[in-house]
Amino acid sequence: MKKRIFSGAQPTGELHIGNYLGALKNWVALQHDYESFFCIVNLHAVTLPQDPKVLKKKTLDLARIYLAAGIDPEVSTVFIQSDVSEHAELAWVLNCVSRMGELERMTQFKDKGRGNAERASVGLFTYPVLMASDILLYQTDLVPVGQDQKQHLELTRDLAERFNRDFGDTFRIPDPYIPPVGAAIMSLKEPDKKMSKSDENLNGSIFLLDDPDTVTRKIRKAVTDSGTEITFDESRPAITNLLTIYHLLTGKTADECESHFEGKGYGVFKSELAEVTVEYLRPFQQKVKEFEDGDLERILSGGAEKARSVASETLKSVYSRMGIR
Ligand code: ATP
Ligand code: LTN
Repeated sequence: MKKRIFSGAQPTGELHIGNYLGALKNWVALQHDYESFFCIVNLHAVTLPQDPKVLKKKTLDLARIYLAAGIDPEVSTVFIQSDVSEHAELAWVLNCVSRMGELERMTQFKDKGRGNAERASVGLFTYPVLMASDILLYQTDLVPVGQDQKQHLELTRDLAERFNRDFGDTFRIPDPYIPPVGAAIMSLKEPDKKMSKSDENLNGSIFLLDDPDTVTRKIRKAVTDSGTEITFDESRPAITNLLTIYHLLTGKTADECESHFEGKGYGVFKSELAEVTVEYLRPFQQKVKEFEDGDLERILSGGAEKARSVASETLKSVYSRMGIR
């Protein structure tokens, strides 16, 4: 029996190259070795205010992006979170297993709630519990995510262990899969902050659907460090970040990247990086346009059916162990 992976992304904003290199690219690579579930987490999206029409469109757009990036629906299960009501049901149960104190320690709540708990939604507070439910419903072995999700994975493991201890062995304990390189792609404008969809400064992120001129302009205007060397060096985060993107998109080794740019200036480096990025995104952007709404609906409803058959088994055993029915 193959081991299982589960992961997801929110249908909010535009997916950027950080989401791709930190998560999506690894999903594509891992899908053949694992039984894979890839979810569009629209219930997570409404933890912050969303325009209903936009959310609906973005949900299908994200499915297109998964497929264009190389998720094969014949191999992997692709579905929308809200189509499988077990996610919300298990989240309720796990809310009753979670402690206020442990959720208060989640850094994402502090970041996304902008430190104003009084105004943030209760959904945003309990967001990590819904995420734990996503993962635990599928008896997941491995969760491929970026660095920013590590704390949520630790919570997921704690909740599963607590439940198993209190009610009997029910959930498999999942491990995070955080790639050794690319788990935290930084903003092109503020290299001490991660590249983020919700960043107001659009120039800090390369979006997967940015046109060639926009990609080139953003890279040309990316901040650099003092000095001239193009090497991986923690004390020079801006160049290291750009070189990391180059490294991952070209597949060249780190040493090859450094020697390739030895003696060359930032100008040459940036124009090569821009070219590599534009060429990498070109076939992907072409593919995104190819999926018809009808095909998508068929894939998503098949995915939901498959997901439900697994999720309902887990929820049934959770309820029965708790004496719920
Ligand atoms: P953002 O953080 O960009 O506002 P988000 O919190 O809405 O996005 P998702 O779109 O749900 O996040 O994230 C999808 C995946 O992308 C997650 O596994 C996340 O860890 C990963 N990810 C997000 N930003 C980065 C980044 N800058 N570098 C690497 N991986 C990232
Ligand atoms: N919180 C994640 C998205 C997410 C997720 C999940 C990732 C929701 N449920 C389950 C992995 C597994 C984020 O990236 N913002």
